[in-house]
Amino acid sequence: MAFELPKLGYDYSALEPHIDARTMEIHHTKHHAAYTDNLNKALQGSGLEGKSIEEVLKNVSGQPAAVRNNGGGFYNHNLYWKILTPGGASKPEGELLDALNNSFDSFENFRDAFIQAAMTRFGSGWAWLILQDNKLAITSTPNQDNPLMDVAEVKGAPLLGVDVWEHAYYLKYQNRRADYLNAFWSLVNWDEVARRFKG
Ligand code: MN3
Repeated sequence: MAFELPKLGYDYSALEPHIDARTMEIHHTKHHAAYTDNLNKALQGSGLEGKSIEEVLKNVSGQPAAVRNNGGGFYNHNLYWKILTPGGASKPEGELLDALNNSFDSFENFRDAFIQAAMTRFGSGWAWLILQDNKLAITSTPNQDNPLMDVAEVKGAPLLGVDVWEHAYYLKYQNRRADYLNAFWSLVNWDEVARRFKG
């Protein structure tokens, strides 16, 4: 079974004005599609065909760079589309909110730390909220790496992730990553983050 490019749960224009339709369309039909195709090619003859993407990532250190880069790209974008939603809530509620308050002193501190991690990731990469041994933590990764990979400096289960590659924001925001992150914050699907938190 080859990996397939997922369909989005909303239209390309649904996240306007925060993320524009053209960026969404190119991001999904070009970037994510290419990671998916190239992952399938890279896995041919690797012995990992038929494994889940999580299994592939967990064992990525023994694989060629094409598996690491495209496997990460495939997984990361699957998560990114799911944790975005038109008209996202400004904050989570219930157990997830309590856990964020406990771990970071306040939701506002969590938000600042997450945005800081995304702002300071030099070049292309991702910032993450992860669950690590039942504790919440913030980390970031270069390129298409993620915290599920055995090569990651900080490992855990991704709950929320933001793409800070320029292709995620350049058409609308040019070099203004901070403005994109502010817009991203209006679109977070906290129900999906909470679902991942509960596992
Ligand atoms: Mn991307």
